[in-house]
Amino acid sequence: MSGSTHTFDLVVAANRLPVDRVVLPDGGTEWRRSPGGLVTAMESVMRGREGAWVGWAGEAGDAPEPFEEDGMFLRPVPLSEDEVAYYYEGFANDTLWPIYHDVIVPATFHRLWWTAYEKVNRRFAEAICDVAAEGATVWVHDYQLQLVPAMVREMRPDVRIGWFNHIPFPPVELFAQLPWRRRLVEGLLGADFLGFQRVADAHNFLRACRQLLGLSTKGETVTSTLEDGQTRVVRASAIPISVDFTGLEELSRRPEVIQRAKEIRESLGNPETIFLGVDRLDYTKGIRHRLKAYAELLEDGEVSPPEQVFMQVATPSRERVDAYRELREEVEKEVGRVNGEYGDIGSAAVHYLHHSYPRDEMAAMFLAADVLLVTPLRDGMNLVAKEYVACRHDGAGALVLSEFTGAWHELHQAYVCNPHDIAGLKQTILTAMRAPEAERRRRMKAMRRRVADHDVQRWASRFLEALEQAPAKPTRTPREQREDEAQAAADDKAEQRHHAEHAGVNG
Ligand code: GDG
Repeated sequence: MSGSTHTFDLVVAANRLPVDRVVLPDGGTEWRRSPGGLVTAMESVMRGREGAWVGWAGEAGDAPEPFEEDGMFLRPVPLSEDEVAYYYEGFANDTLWPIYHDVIVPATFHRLWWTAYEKVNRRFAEAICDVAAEGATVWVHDYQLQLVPAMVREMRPDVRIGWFNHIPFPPVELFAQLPWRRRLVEGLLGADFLGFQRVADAHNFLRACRQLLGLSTKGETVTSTLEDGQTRVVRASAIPISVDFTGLEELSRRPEVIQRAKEIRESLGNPETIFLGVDRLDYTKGIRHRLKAYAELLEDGEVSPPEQVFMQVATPSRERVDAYRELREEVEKEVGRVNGEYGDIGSAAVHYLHHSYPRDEMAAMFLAADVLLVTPLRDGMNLVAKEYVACRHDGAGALVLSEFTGAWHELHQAYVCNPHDIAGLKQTILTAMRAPEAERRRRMKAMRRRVADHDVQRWASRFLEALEQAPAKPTRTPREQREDEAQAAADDKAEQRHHAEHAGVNG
């Protein structure tokens, strides 16, 4: 059944392995753990278990031999140059990504890309089967690998398969545009349990099953009939991802990080207010809307350097995809215009940083920032918002948060905004900036409690428990069901309040 001598009880599969190859000064190379939240989360799950991770090592061509790193067995999957272009940059990031993010930019459809997607998904499935022990738990991640569950199921009916979607699942009206929509749903239905960021994402998936495949759904479950006449029940629920609250709080309490936050403030001229944005340079993140609102506030004279400064970290991302190249050009042009108009010698209005920073530097930036601006047009969760909250051990700081993020469904005490409504966004930015200290602290305290209680370790264990119980038993304890219902009611109330508050601005 297995070609590998090493097999494991837990197999995680994601597009990327949790390590990057780094070139050392002497020309040698070594593997370093990548900084992402997913790696941290999975580390806690894999610790003490026999775990393997299947993924691409990040360079086109032959894959390195499997190796061990930090107690994890890593099984690289090779991708050729063409596969990187067709499967990853093409189908995953230029077809699926736009469709799953409300078609903010138009999606591109190429049959050649689909063929590569299928082929690469099969290679991942084979690699998983190769390292999975009899009866293993297989946890597949994200939109790049939606065909993998059914492919693994076909080869290895003995294993238990879960899939988690880090990005939104689109409304059926948008999903239906995909020429391969049926194949994608069938691919996912190979899993026992499907996890989503928001309840709405799970509902969108269930609706796609009903409307596009004519399957019957009941509550959180969908039933499909297999070729041999047997039925399979698959559960789809919301299990929102989170951050390593304790780790981030610990990091941001370190004296050198606190000192660095002070230095950042000083080097910006000790402004009254530092606004901060931290995003991958992606059109879903609403960076252009944020800049437009900020530029208008400068024009209105509501903010001005050096009293107020805006620092935007835009981490380089997907630079070979056209829409990302265009976004970068537009953002950089606008930053140049704004600084030309409103900046002065030694006093920029917007500090734009197109780099990636180490974790401790990010924590220092979070500590230095008075207001974090998180304004995506659509975002599965947005970990940056939760990381900011986790780092504010001093109880200060304010969060402006788009209602189109998954995070908004948990962080109702943020200053909520609709980034499409520029007038409303400007008002929200000013409200956050001018709010009395006591109000900001009260809001931050409530958000910190939420993130501390629902951290990434809890997310991972909730997912694995749900997978363990699927499909026979309910995924929620009665207490969790009550919590979910209360959460849904609070969501509705907060949303109603938000709409009522903003009715005066633009209806
Ligand atoms: C996808 C979904 C969902 C960014 N710049 C640097 C850096 N980062 C880190 C952040 C954060 C992560 O990258 C970005 O996570 P986000 O959640 O904000 O956004 P996506 O990359 O789009 O992630 C998203 C997420 O998956 C998880 O499910 O929340 O909705 O789109 O952790 O801090 N980290 C460091 N230097 C940087 O310059 N060290």
